[in-house]
Amino acid sequence: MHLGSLILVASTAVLAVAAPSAVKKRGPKNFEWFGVNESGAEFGNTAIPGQLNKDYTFPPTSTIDTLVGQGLNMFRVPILMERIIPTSMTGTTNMTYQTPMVSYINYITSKGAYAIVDPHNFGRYYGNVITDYTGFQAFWKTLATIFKDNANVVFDCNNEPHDMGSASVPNLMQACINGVRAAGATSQYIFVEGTSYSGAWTWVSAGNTNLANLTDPQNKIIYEMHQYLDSDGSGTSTNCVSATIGSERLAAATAWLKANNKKGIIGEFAGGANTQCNSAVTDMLTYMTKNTDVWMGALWWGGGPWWGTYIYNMEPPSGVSYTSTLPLMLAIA
Ligand SMILES: *[C@@H]1O[C@H](CO)[C@@H](O)[C@H](O)[C@H]1NC(C)=O
Ligand SMILES: *[C@@H]1O[C@H](CO)[C@@H](O)[C@H](O)[C@H]1NC(C)=O
Ligand SMILES: CC(=O)N[C@H]1CO[C@H](CO)[C@@H](O)[C@@H]1O
Repeated sequence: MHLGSLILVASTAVLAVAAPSAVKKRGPKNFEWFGVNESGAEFGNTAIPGQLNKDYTFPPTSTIDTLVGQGLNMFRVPILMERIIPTSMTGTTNMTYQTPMVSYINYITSKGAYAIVDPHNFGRYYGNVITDYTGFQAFWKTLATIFKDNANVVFDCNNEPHDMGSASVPNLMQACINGVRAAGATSQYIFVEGTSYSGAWTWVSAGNTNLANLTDPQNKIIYEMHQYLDSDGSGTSTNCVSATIGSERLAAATAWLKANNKKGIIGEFAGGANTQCNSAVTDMLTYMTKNTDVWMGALWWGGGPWWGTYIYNMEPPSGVSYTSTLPLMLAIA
């Protein structure tokens, strides 16, 4: 624990008695944001709408308490578009899903952390690539209205668009931005993603450079990229290519962010629980902390109660990444 945290903890103890609302978040020391994806509400995607706590779940709030206590301050919450707004993108929300979703998101923000609402839809609705941008804008207006007064909510336009051509993605992301702002949600950050699964290593080569022209009247767009460290970058292996693969894979995207005066976040990353990956994760995060003029932070994939023996399981108390990788990351982040 660094000195700043110690002082903050001490003053928090005093403040807690007199004025709980004045308690400050601890948060990461080098990044603006550091956190974890909290999975569950997007599970069971072959069962639509599916049943709460059978096909899908909202993760336990105790995990948020534990991780906030360790200095994490951002949690990405994957949801499904078809569950929150089921009939059509211009339709209304379903309370069976909305009620536990809102209470989970509000719990996270009540702890002083940021909660990312992440439609985990790969640029698709009911399996079809979204081309109805007016409908998508309406979807976002409806969803953002729910959280329009909560400044600690972040809107993540859509998870990992892919195989839809880079030319269409700016339309999709701009429709999201327009929908969010039309809802009167003006204080929140908006995370935009690119094609090719929003990979940082392919950001420039896949043509996501055309996202530089997105506009936001509030000027709070953050470019969310994903970066796994295995050979094909898919996040399916415990092996990392080399100890320096992370910084190598981020180099071109970092240069693009700088050249275009943009801010980015690694919204998903992971490596296996082994020596080579520990070095690779250390290298990538260290590189990012040297470039905090453009990198706001990073989010591990993944937490949540249903991962079991998953190779990147960040769920306390015994997830393999929680026990072996989080401690070294906390020293850097
Ligand atoms: C909401 O979704 C549930 C299933 O999750 C369904 O049983 C219910 O009929 C839906 N409500 C409305 C108003 O469509
Ligand atoms: C952004 O827009 C300008 C003017 O409309 C255009 O000249 C430029 O090529 C665009 N850049 C990208 C990356 O699409
Ligand atoms: C890289 C990775 O592990 N991706 C997984 C993310 O979670 C979804 C379910 O939420 C899986 O289907 C992906 O394989």
